[in-house]
This record gives sequence, C-alpha cells and structure tokens, in this order.
Amino acid sequence: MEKPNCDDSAKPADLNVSNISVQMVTPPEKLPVRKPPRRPPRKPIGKVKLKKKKVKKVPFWNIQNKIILFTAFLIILAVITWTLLWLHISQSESKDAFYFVGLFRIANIEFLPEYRQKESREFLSVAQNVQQVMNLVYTTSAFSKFYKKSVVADVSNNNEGGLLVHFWLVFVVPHAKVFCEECVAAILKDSIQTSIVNRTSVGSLQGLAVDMDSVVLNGVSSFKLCYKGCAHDLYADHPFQHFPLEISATSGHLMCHFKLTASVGYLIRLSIVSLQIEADNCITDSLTIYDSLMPIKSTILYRICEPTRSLMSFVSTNNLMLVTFKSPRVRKLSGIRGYFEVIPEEKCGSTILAKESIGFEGKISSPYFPSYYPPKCKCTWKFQTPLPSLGIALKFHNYTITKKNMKGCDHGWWEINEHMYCGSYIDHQTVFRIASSVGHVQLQCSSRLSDKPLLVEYGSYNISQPCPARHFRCSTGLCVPQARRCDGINDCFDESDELFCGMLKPACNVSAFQSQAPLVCDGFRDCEDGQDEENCTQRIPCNNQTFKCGNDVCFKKKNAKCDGTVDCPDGSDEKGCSCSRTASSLLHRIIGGSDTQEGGWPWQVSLHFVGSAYCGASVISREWLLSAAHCFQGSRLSDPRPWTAHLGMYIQGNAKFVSPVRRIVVHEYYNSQTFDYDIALLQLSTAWPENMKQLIQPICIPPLGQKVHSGEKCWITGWGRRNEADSKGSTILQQAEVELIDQTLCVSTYGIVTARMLCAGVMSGKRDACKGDSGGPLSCQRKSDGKWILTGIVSWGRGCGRADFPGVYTRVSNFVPWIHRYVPSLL
Ligand code: 4AZ
Repeated sequence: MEKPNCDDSAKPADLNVSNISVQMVTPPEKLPVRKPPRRPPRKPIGKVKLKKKKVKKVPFWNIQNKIILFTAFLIILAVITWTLLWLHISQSESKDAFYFVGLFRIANIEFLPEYRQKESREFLSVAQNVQQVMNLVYTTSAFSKFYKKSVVADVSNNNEGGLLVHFWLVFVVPHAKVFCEECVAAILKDSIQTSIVNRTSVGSLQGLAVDMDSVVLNGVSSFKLCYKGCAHDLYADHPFQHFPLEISATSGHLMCHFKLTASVGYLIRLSIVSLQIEADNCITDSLTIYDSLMPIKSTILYRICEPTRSLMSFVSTNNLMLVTFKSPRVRKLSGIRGYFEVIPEEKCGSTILAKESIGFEGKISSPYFPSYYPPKCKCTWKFQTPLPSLGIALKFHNYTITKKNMKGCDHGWWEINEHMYCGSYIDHQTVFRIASSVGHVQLQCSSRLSDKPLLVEYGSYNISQPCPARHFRCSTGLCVPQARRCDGINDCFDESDELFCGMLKPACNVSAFQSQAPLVCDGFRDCEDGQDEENCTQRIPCNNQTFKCGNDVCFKKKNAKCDGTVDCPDGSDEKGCSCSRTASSLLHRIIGGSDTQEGGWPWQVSLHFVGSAYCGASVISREWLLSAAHCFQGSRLSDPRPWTAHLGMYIQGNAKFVSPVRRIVVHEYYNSQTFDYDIALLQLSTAWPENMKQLIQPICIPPLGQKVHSGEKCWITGWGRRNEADSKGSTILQQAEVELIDQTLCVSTYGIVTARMLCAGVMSGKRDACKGDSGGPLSCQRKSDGKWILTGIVSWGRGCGRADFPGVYTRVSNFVPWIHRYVPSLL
C-alpha cells in the first residue's frame, strides 16, 4: 500500500515539495563561430607612389578574439545556469502539497474477508477501481492542474452494509495560490449523481454506487497519516469481552495508532483507565478517538489533552474506531492503559407511566450511560401521569436546560411538549417541571463530539403546589425545607435560598451559635460580629483532616495554612505564605487618581494575543495565572500558542518578563451565554525568575466559600478602555477603587447573576472595568493581616461606567478546589 511522505519533521499542510519534475533547457551543442567582417580596400592618398605592401593577415585565433569568445561563453553559461536554477527553484520550492483524507460507502459491493489483506488481489482490485474513479473526478474538475493522486488505505465492512472505503488524496499547489479546501469535498459530492425518483442517498460516482450521506473529506497534515512502527489493526468479535489497549514509554517518542474493527452490527466501546501525557491543550500530546479508521477531523469523537486516572469510556456510531496517541517528547512516563469492547447498538427512549405518589421514582439517561454518548443521537421519552393534577418533574444531575435562543445548542437540544431548550453542564442539580400530565421529551445530541453522560431522575409532582409544604422553591427548581433558608448554606446551589435574607437572617446570639452546627468554628465568619469563629483553636488529635501547628496543637481545618485566618496559637499556619504583600510595603501606592505607581500591583498581568493586548490576568504562583474563561472562547483563542503573558508591566508593552503560554484550562462548566463559571487557568511556558520578586508577586487565593461583605472597598486594575466609547486601551496601568455590592441588589439589576458571580462598582457608575480589563483582578486587602486577596476576576457588565449597572466579577472563593486541582503547590 502506498504511503504519504512519512518524514516526521515534515510540516503539516504547507509541506514543501522538492521532488517535482523540472523541465530542463538543453544548451546548444556548439556555439557558432562568427567570421570577421571584410574591410573595404583603402584608397591611395595623393600621388605618392605606394610600395605595394603585402597586408599581413591577422589569424582568427588571436589572443583578443580568444578572450572575447571566452567571455561570451562564460556569459552564456551563466545565463543558462541561472535559468535552470530559477526554473528549479520556482518549480520545486514554491509548491505546497495538500493532503486530504476521507471515506465513502459503496452500497452495492459485498465485503470479502480478503479486503483486510492490503496485498490481496481482491483489495488491490477495489482500490484500483476507486483510485481510477477519483482520478477521473479530479482530473476533469477545476482542480485538475493541482491533483496528484489518490490512494485507497482501507476497505472495511460496516453496519450500513456494502463497503466503507477510506482514502487519501494529494494536491500540489503553487505556493502563492490560495487553495479552497472545502472545494475538494464539494467536487466529490457534486460528482455523485443521485436520482430524485428512487429517493435514496445512493448515487452514481462514475459507475460506483456511492452513498452521498456517507461522504466525508477533510484536509489533514501529512504526518498524521504516518505512524511508523506503532500501528495496530485490531479485530474483535466477542461482545463484552475486554480487549486490552496498552502502550507506555519513559523516554523517546511515542506515536501510535490503533484501528479497531468489530463484527458487523456491533459498536465499539473504548474505556480509558489511565492516560499519562503532558498537558498542553493537545499541542504536542493527545489521545484522539475517531469514528472512522483514518484521522478524519470531522469524525473526531473526543480528544483528551490532559493526563487522567478516572475511567472514561466512549462509544462509536459504527463498527469502527481509530485511536491515535501522540506524545512526541516523552520525558517521564507516557502511555495509555485501557481496553475496548464490542457492544450491541442500544435504542434509547421509552414510554413511562409515572406513579400517583409524588416524588422521584426512576431514572432516564443518555445513550450508553455511563459512557460518553456519541453524536447524532435522538431519544424520545413519553411520560404520562395517572391524574391531570400531576405534572412531570425531571431532575437533571449536573446539567440544566434553558429556553433555546437564536443560537444553536452546544450540549443537547431538548424538545419538551413542542418547546425547544438547550442543555448545558453545571456543577449541581436542577429540576425542570412539566405542568402537564403528558410529557413528550426528546433529546437530540447537538454536539459534534461525544458528550458527558447524562442522568435524569423523573417523577410526578402536584402542579398546584410544586414543592411540598414548608419548603422553599429554588430557582434551580429544587425544593429546600424553609428551615434551611437563610442559614448561610447554599442549599439551592445557586444561592437563591440565601438571597433576600436581610429580614430573615437568624441572629448570631449565643443560642444560635450553639444550636446551628454549621455556624461553629468552620473558618467562616458567619456572624457579623465574628462570634461563631471566636475561641475556636482546640487541641485535638492530629489526623489527615487537621492542620498541625508549630507547637503540636492540631487545628481542625485541613486547609488552615495561608487562608488569612490565624488558626494556630503561634500563628504558624500563616507564616511563610508566599502570596501577596502586606499593606506596609504598598503604602506609597494607595493614593487617589487613576494612574497606578510602577510595581504597585505586582500580580497584574497583560495577556497578548498575536502580539496585541487582549485581556488581563493575575499571577497566583511561579507558573500559573488566573484569568477569565471568556478571553479564550473559540478555536483560535483557546489555542495557547498565539498568547504571551506580560508580567511586571506598568507601561503597556514594556514588561519586565514575557513568557509564552503553555496551557490554557478553561473551566469545564463555562457557559458562553450566561458567562457563568467565567474562570480560566494559564500555565506559563517559563516560570518567572525568583530575582524579579520586587516587581512580580502572586496574589492570595481566598479561602473556599469566603464571604464578602457589601460595602467592602476593593481595587480593579487594567490597561482596558477608559471610556465605553474609546477605541483602544490605556498605556499606563489604571486603578480604581470600587465597592462590593449586595448580591440581592445585583440580581435585581441584572436578573441572571449566579452564585459564581459578584458585583462591584459604584452606583454612580463612575468607577468600573471595561473592554480589555477582562480577566484582570478585583483585589481586596484583608484587614486582619493586610494581605491582598483575589476576590474577583473582571467578567462582564452592561456597558462600562453606566449608573446603576455595576461590573460583574467571577467569585474566586467558589473555585478554590478547582484551582487546587491544577495548582496543588498553592496548598
Ligand atoms: C469587556 O467587554 C467588559 N463594565 C469588561 C467589563 C465590563 C464590561 C465589559 C464591566 O471585557
């Protein structure tokens, strides 16, 4: 079987082609020798008798002529050499090879086991036939000049019947020419002649019965077609038997692909037990699962860019799967441990008769639960309750559905009694109630990739009283006992039980302190007067849930260190904490005006995208920054390569330290429509040097669940716009003092302000963040020790500096475990 040029160093699509034929210009065999012109005879002058002198004939090969001829020869030789060189360069160096990879189904040819052998007559005959057809298609198209060849790589059976043919194509295009990649697929599809009469998607492609709906064709980097030395073709036919899939290395490079094929009528489930790779957003290391036998981009089921130790499984939509593992620079252990199984196709959806008793009684789930569900699914559940007064309640685990707007849905379309909703993943439960005894619920998988498994509990509820007596109905749809409202605990998951609590808040008197367990010594000042946190240091047995103070006293909080509260009697928990500075060293900075002082905000970072300032961020450790997820939304912005982080900067563009960004971790629940979970971590390619401590310093992460108090004064900083109408940001780092705003007031201003957000500003609107400040810090100085805490991240707001519309910030205290998952050194 022919292979593409498998040079690992080959650049992707812009691979230079050096072996293009060159038209040689043959030099003439001999140069014609010119005869010297004859001179006219001289006339005699006067009467002078001339002696008849014999004119001496000068020989042609005299020195002078030889020099002239030699020079002419040299010039001609130089011209010929230059022409040949120019031709060679123009033909070989300025051409690019474009590779494409694709598949289609031939409906009317039966699969033969011999097709698995690439040297068999049967395979070669089909391959030749398909290649001829492809040659005909492209040599008669507008791209005929560029078309080089097509190669059939695999012929397999599949669940739709007939043959599934995987192939690749090469086009060679002059360097300067723009090549329309979509056109290559369009030419192929347009060449299939389908008949309207027989109403099938199968048409004729130069005599081949090709299924139009099966055609997939994408551009591909040539090196993706080469897996020298580590290519496995695996067949499995025993359902549910585990076939191992394991490779590992501790040095060198590890690039492997596994082609998995199951018996016809079955699917493949791949389970990843553990994956060891370098985490860098799949730039170098990745595990990619394809729904085909070749690396066709649009058939990607899932890509894993991070090491993992938790079991994940993925299901194909056909009896084929390709798994590619890429770790080109193995420094420590790299590898994959997993297995695959052959599983039967599952039908999803059912008809469900709910019981008369109120409450959740059963579960429905996404197809192939608990595996990630494959794209292109459609499940319908028909619910019926026994009484017209009972509706259907659906409790979504870590998921919510909201009314669909003009945009499409990223994580599932839901049609519920003819209304459309979009699904999104969150970190808590929500309840959706259908106020009807009949519920027609349909899930369509909108994602092009596989998506996280979904679990939904269902049951009937009383339409006239959705929550049981003495319960509060949260805006997440959950019902919370009234007794647990306004107790400082976020029972609703969106804090709706803790909003509008001013009047209801239990007094923190001695009895409340004793009777309400959560108010006692949990490190949070629940009572305004701090009564609940007084006298809390206790001598208790040390274990892994405690923090050991310097004098062998154990404190009950495991994460007591550097949380800003002096827990140990000797203060050892707050010693040697590396974040931020105390107020004394910053005294000179806190003055009025809007220009900052150089070095005043040493955690402030400017993030540049392709060389231009785009967002802000904060230094939280030697190699990690915290910013906003919305700065990295979209395929170009989520790629770390065009980003650089500028640290220790005062005047825009004059940073003391610049590092490329190695990895961007956007929160998995970030919602681009509501800006919920607007947080992202950035790992620097190079840690900032220790000797820059004067100019670069991390800011402290707040303790988990830290309460903020409305009216508290904090600072926002950034190089963003100074006016909503400005077209560019400021040159000097700006600062403004803002006030934390009551959450209830903010909710009443904006409506959707979730528990992951907080508002800050001044109600006159005079001080605010704006475009370009996003991702930057909302820094609050803790009174107890003068430390600076990263309370918020600039996220969104209605315009900038508008009266009554404060800025909205990501509430960092909600993300402490998430941050520690990636930056354990902060612990
Ligand atoms: C922005 O577009 C932006 N006034 C940031 C903050 C605010 C508004 C817009 C808050 O990045």
